[in-house]
This record gives sequence, structure tokens and C-alpha cells, in this order.
Amino acid sequence: MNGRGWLLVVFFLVLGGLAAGYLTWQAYTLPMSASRPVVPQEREVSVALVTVGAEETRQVHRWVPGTIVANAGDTVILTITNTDPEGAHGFALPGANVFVPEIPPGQTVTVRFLAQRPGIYLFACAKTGCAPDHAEQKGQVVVLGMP
Ligand SMILES: [Cu+2]
Repeated sequence: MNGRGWLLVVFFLVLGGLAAGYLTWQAYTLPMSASRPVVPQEREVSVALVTVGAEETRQVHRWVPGTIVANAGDTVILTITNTDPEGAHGFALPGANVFVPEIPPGQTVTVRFLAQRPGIYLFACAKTGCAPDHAEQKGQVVVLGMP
């Protein structure tokens, strides 16, 4: 084999090595559809009990936001404000052992809990008889993750 023949052999050997390397790299790379692993974080969320309506008998009280989302493993620091100028309300999230029996008008309370397991956890006003629509003062914490 002459010098040119050896050059071709070396060229194809290098080309084959690059192709093998590329195929191996592709085999060990996550496909585009795979999601990144979730790293637990501290998540600060504000929630407020908001009053809508001028007439006392027709007032509507709701938690805003009504849905709070966290990832399993996150520590949630919840700042709860009662913006109702006239009545006290409470906050209960039984799935996370959070219970604040009373938040006076205009006051804010901060609680902290670990979102341990994926699921939907309901929260509600903890002060029975706070308003005619007490039973409607509900919300949910959605904890995402693989069960
Ligand atoms: Cu209430």
C-alpha cells in the first residue's frame, strides 16, 4: 500500500471512531421529552381572604389564589392575610397539620410546612360562623411529584 492508501485507512478509522463516539453519546443523552429532576426548594406564597361586595348580606369571601402549587419535598412558607375589614377568619390545612383558628381583620399570619407527598390538599376558613358563606371559603394546595 502506498502513502495515499494509508492516509485513506487512517481517515476512515478516524471517521468510524467519531461515528461510534456520536452514537454512544446519543445513547446516554436524555431524550428531549425527559424532565429534569426536581430539586426541593423553599417556596414563599401569599394567600389572602378577599371580600367582594358592598352589602354585608351579599358579601362574598374567597381565598386568592384559590390554588397553590408546590413540588413534593418543597418547604412552603405561607403568608396568610385576612383582608376582610369587618370580620375575623381562620385558616386550616389539615393535610399539612396547619391550623390557625383566628386571623383578625387586616392581620397577617405566616406558617411553614413541608409538602411531603404528592396530592391535592384542601384548605378552608377555620372560624365557623365567620360569614354566611363560610363553607365556600375553600382552596387547595396541589403537590406535584411522582407518587
Ligand atoms: Cu371565614
